Amino acid sequence: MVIKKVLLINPNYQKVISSLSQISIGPPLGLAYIAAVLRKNKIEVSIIDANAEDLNLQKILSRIREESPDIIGITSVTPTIDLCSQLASKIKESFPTIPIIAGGIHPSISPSETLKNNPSIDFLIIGEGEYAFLELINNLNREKNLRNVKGLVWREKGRIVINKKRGFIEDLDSLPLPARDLLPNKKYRSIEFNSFTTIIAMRGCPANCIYCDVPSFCGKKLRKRSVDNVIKEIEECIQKYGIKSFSFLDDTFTYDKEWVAKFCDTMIRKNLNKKVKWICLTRVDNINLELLKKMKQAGCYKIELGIESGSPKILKKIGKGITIEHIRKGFEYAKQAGLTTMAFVMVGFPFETEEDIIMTKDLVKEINPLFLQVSYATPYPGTCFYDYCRKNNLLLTNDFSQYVFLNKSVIKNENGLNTEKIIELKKDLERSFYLRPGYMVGSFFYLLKTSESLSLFLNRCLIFLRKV
Ligand code: B12
Ligand code: SF4
Repeated sequence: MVIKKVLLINPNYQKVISSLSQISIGPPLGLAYIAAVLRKNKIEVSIIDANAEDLNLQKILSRIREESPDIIGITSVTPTIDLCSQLASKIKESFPTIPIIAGGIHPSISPSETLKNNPSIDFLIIGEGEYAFLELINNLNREKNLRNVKGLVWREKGRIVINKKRGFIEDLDSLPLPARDLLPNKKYRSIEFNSFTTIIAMRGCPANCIYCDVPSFCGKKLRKRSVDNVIKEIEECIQKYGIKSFSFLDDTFTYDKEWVAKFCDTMIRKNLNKKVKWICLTRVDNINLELLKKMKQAGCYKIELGIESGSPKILKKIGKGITIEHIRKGFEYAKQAGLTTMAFVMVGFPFETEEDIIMTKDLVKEINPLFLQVSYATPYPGTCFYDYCRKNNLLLTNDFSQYVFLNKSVIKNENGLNTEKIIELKKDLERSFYLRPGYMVGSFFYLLKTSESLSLFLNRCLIFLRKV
């Protein structure tokens, strides 16, 4: 079988992860990177972003018929693995001869289980998919060569074979820019932008937060693209797609301060700071006032900071490596630099007490970010947190579609707090934050001033009201 055409699918997870996808729908960047590499190697590719286009199964199947691919790839994270499997089996029913490949963080972390539970998935790729997918396509006809495709998981005479590990892509600049021309760019929106895209400047994270899959999945070494390469992507987005708002997905955007300073200088020198707005996510212990001021000057308007807990005991237990002082200082600097702030916190760790959650509640009111996201501590497979919960019999369910950190608490508490109590404490934390008169007035005017359209403003108000 000669592979001439590849189809990549981002399943429609809007219903599974409803509260999140109503706020923000971003491009499946991983698929766009894979597509770019395949295309560079003369393979025709298309992407169905069923999530952004809100396509049901029938529509996906009819699009597959139109595209008539020789092979199909589906992406998945933990809460969407069932969705991925269901989609694969429906595709197999209608197109039994098309090989189906799964990839993404969940198949990478639980490869044998994923293949074992899903006979419709023919192959699976662990880790970064760009070159592994290409090699698979080039060797699909020669079964004995499949053994040499690093990162591939497959069935040989019914037996699951896990090939040798593939190393991380060290030179990220060698990758072509993500194939955004294959994506429905107009469909992407976030809480702040009617139209936006995401960019990833680095892969990997050296930190040790117990609840996070990134270090094991993307590696502990930070692999950076060059500033010029990132600027080229921003320029392409402006010129080719008219995109003017960007969200950096990097987990710790400011990890390398020199890199960020150079990036900001280039944005200013090229006048891009007058043309675009961007936001980023980082750690409170990785910023300083001077850098934040430069970022503001370079077009950054919002910074998102993970604080996770107001309890020093919990911060220590989850390996976050930050202190309450870091948190206070981080927010102080961000505000002094004139940046809008967002804080991420979690509730419901097994070792948390009511007092710990109250400390978080008090701290968020004290640091007073403009936006707050409270999620349930969720143990994703592949993390130490998951292993801890499994070992101590704390998992309330093994149904991964429930592992949606904004919607559900899926673990038992070791200090006698039942699920209802955790939900109540989360709600109380949110209400006591949002329902402060000064905060409400301030955020109303902020939303009015910064919304790109009336519909975005109303949508944002709705999200706000839903939270309380
Ligand atoms: C941006 C982001 C989001 C965005 C956008 C997601 C999107 N589809 O665009 C939003 C905010 C919507 C989001 C939502 C959620 N996210 Co998120 N997210 C991320 C983040 C920060 C970056 C993802 C990214 O684009 N990476 C860059 C690209 C290049 O990598 P990639 O997507 O992984 O793709 C590569 C490989 O995975 C592989 N690959 C991927 N798909 C396929 C398919 C095939 C066929 C092949 C061969 C290979 C392959 O090849 C790609 C190229 O190398 C990651 C952290 C991280 N650093 O990865 C968390 C992360 C993926 N998210 C996570 C979680 C938990 C969620 C939510 C479930 C949260 C929730 N509400 O409960 C939802 C799930 C929604 C979903 N289906 O994605 C976890 C996943 C943990 C897990 N085991 O599932 C991560 C790892 C963060 C963490 N702290 O642990 N997320
Ligand atoms: S939560 Fe952020 S800082 Fe911690 S390990 Fe994950 S990516 Fe790194």
